[in-house]
Amino acid sequence: MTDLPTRPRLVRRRLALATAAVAAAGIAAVSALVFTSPAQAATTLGASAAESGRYFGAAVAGNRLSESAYANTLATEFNSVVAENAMKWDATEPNPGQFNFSGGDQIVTWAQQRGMKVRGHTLVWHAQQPGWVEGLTGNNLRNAMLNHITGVANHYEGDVFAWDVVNEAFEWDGSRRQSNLQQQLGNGWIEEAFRAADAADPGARLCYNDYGTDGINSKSTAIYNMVADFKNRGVPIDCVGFQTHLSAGDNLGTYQQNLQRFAALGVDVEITELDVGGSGSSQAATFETVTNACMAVSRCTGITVWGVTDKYSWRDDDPLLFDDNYQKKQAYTSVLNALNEGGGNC
Ligand code: 9MR
Repeated sequence: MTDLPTRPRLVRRRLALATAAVAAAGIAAVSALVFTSPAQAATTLGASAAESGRYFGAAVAGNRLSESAYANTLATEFNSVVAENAMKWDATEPNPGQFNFSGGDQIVTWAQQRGMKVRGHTLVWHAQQPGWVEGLTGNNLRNAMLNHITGVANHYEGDVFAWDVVNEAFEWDGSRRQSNLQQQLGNGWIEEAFRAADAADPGARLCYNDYGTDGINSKSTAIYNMVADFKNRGVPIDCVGFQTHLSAGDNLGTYQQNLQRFAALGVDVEITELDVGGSGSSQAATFETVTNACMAVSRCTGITVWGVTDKYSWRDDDPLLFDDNYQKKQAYTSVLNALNEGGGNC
């Protein structure tokens, strides 16, 4: 991705740079820069994010795509989708070794027909496992996990640009969540999952994804240490997803700094499930802070909000950018402006 969006304020900075370069490079060399016309501010979230090489996506429920306002809003405003539930283990492998990709395929096809990108969520998670997995022990669970990763990642190879390989494996205090995976397979299970995903789809970016990592805290530091260890030992990991489920006014004092320290490890960072409970200017301000943070970190490759409209959010505190009637909220405007302004620090 590029860090050189062509917005008016950046063009001004380019002109200043161009002026300084005149002596060294000569007038002919800079004339192309001087006559670069400023781009218009983009008018949709996806187009605005794309100006800096980023994506702006939404979580999607396939059964809503037949509602025209839902489909139109999604297609107009966003340039990336993620299946809210359709690619999870319970949906894709309801019986051992019997895969069902119908729900995920519907979303992938719909998105591809409209030129939109697709994130993959999620290969392994302690929640939404099919019943048959819950009772497995030892190598039976290990083989089930590896076979699941291989089957799903193979099927969507070339369709998804990034996978949440492992979701929510840490507790608030930084310890490992005592899931069936952790208890049966021990600490190595996350590494095993990433290696299997890499083997199945070497082209997709492989992410670890979690919530409660909205700043420098015990949980984000534990994940940071895991990622550093993976990078040191050559375990394949490309990105970290920050879910970012928030309430208006939450303290985000170290949010950007936290993204930056992960980026400094050599992984991309992505805002993967953004929503902010609340309303009005305080909700808008919190959305703006998160957007500015992503725009300020060059390895922050995109933002996904966890739904299109408040009408269908998993939360009941109206946390999204479009209201029940698909009207743009104040939060929408704050995000669009932040995308267009490029983080407010340039
Ligand atoms: O939004 C999803 C909701 O429809 C499901 O019922 C729920 C099941 O646990 O999962 C929700 O999505 C979650 C996501 O997959 C992982 N991070 C937290 C999200 C909200 O719970």
